[in-house]
Amino acid sequence: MVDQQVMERIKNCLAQGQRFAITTHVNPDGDGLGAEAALANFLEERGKDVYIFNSNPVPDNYDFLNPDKKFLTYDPRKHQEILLTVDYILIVDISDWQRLRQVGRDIRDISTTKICIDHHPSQEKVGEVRLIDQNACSTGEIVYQLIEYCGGPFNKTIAEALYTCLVTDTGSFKFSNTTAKSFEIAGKLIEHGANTHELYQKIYERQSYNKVKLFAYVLNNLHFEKSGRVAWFAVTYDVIENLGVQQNDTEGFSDYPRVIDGVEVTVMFVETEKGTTKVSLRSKGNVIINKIAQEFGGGGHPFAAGIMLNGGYKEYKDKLLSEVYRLFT
Ligand SMILES: [Mn+2]
Repeated sequence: MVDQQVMERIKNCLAQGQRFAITTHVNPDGDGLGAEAALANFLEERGKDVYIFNSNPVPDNYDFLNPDKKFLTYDPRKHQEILLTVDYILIVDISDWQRLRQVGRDIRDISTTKICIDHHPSQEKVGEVRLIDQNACSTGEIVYQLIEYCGGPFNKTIAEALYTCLVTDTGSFKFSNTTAKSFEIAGKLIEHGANTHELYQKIYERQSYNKVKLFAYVLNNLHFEKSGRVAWFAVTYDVIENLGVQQNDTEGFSDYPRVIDGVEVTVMFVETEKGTTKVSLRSKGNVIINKIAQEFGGGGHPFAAGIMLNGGYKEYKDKLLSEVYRLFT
């Protein structure tokens, strides 16, 4: 349940403020971007000035959330002055200063009230006002309730942005975080104009051929351990370069090996151009994997977690996988 007192406080902030900045985590996903787009539209409809500053550009398949190019890739030389002079800063889909990158470093110690809206479990306290619901399937689910609490109105733009949050963070309403409430809110969003079929095509049916080739590579390079209960794979930076794809083209791949009968946990290693390695851990729902992520400096949900490691995947592979194998001994 979202806290009514906190909602009241945020409602007042949104009404009183005139200039707002919104941000989300590095490598933003459909939930982070959709929550930003919905809040931006809601505030602009009320005559407010809104700036969206993210660490990365909007991936192509989410460009429908960004028709008037409001999403800016944060550059302190150009944007810091604006960021430091807005009335409120909204931080969505993240409770981790580190994953806010430069935006986080620039706002962490300033006196501007920061409002965090999130559904991730976290030890960190990000923002002075925190609307956190770990039972929400997505940040979009919380933003829906906030906008409803503020009296709306909803329009097609907000409905489609929030539906994007729900559909992407629940794996199209397949994952264990999907609840009756997720469907109830999805239903309301359809009533408010979300075209589910069009959104599905926009989000999922616009993949590049090279991304599909990368997926074929992944399927051909799966490793199985613990009698097939653990599936892992690695995408080195060489592979990414050779196929001419982007690191974020691996989005969603970590979920896929769970379709294989018997697989309980999947581990995906992706090397980045900066020499770091992104690890994604996914569980079918019988074993909790975010504790392993935390041990290695990452975090996330019980059945979907991630880590960013300094160095190539080979440096960490054995150590990390042996922790995963221990779940099955
Ligand atoms: Mn999310």
